[in-house]
Amino acid sequence: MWEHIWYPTRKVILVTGGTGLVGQAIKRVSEEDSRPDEEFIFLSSKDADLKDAAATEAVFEKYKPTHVIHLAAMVGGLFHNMKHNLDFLRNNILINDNILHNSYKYGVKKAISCLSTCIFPDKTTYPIDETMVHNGPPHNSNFGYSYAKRLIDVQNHAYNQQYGCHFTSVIPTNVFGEHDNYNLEDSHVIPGLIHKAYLAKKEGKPLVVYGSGKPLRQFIYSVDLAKLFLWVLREYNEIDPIILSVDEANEVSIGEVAQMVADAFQLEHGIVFDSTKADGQFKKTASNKKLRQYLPDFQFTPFKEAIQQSVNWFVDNYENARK
Ligand code: NAP
Ligand code: GFB
Repeated sequence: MWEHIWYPTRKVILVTGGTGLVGQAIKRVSEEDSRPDEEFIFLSSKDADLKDAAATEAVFEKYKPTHVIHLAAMVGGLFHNMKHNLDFLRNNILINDNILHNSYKYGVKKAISCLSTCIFPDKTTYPIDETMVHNGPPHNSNFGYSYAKRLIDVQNHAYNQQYGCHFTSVIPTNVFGEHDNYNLEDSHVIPGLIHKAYLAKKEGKPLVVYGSGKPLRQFIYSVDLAKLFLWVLREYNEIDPIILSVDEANEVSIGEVAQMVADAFQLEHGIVFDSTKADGQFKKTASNKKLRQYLPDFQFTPFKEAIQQSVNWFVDNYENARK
């Protein structure tokens, strides 16, 4: 409908990692809230292995993006990180350097990278805020991923200082929603619980929750995160990162989340905890004060409702879901 109209400020927005949990949510929200001067391109690893410098340059040469939302990464839950800290470090450093350097070479006006609240120091005061990114070692379970992500903030400031580039980053808490990775070894906790609850329902067994169920987390629904990403693309003009999180009052325990997933599946055989499995970081309570200063009235989807929608999506898409 818009293609015949020329917009001087037309944005060509390259979304790396466009086929993942967050990428698919941005696709959905950018279609629901489309703007005439915005054209989105959603990349998958099939378009290019972004660890490869030449393949990454070829993508920039092909699409000549004016803006970049950089999501592509080696991503996984606690147990995947604990087994592959080196791969998380090396793969993410390679991907990030290729994206940011080509964003500079192709004159990208704004690049937004995605960090994570797990990168903050493990020994810290709470709530965590954006000024604490580099204040001491991260939790040992995910140091590879964490240092690679921290380096993005360093790279953003270096490109700004040396070339005046406008590269920034967002720091979401744990994300969940449709199109997640449900692999029982590699996944995050919510898709892992959803997959296990699906099997428990089928087999008439209890839902097995790894660890004690006591650790605390803030979870953001992928669709809410996607709406905030579009706001950052259109309105946020700092180089410094911004935490994208629900309020501290919405922090929940793993045990409470597991009960919500069990209820969403109407499981009849309850929940059991496997304390032989690690708990990981006890908590990473994040302040969204900076976000609330910009968007005091932003409405997050009620957690229970978002869990139910995520469960329904998995049940409806079980055959094709990433497992
Ligand atoms: P995801 O579902 O695992 O998706 C990862 C995406 O990256 C996929 O599109 C994948 O492409 C692409 N990708 C991976 N390796 C690649 C490579 N070598 N070359 C090109 N593309 C590659 O991840 P997500 O959960 O959406 O995460 C998106 C971003 O949010 C990441 O930067 C992650 O660190 C960050 N984050 C996630 C969470 C969370 O809880 N999930 C929390 C905080 C921050 P294919 O589909 O082709 O494999
Ligand atoms: O999402 P998750 O794997 O990672 O959550 P983190 C781990 C917590 O959930 C631990 C418990 O306390 C686990 O004991 N848990 C219970 C489970 N059942 C399960 C299950 O079936 N699967 C999983 N995975 N956990 C990650 C970082 O930390 O946070 C990543 O390692 C990334 O790098 C991600 O940043 C957002 O929240 O502990």
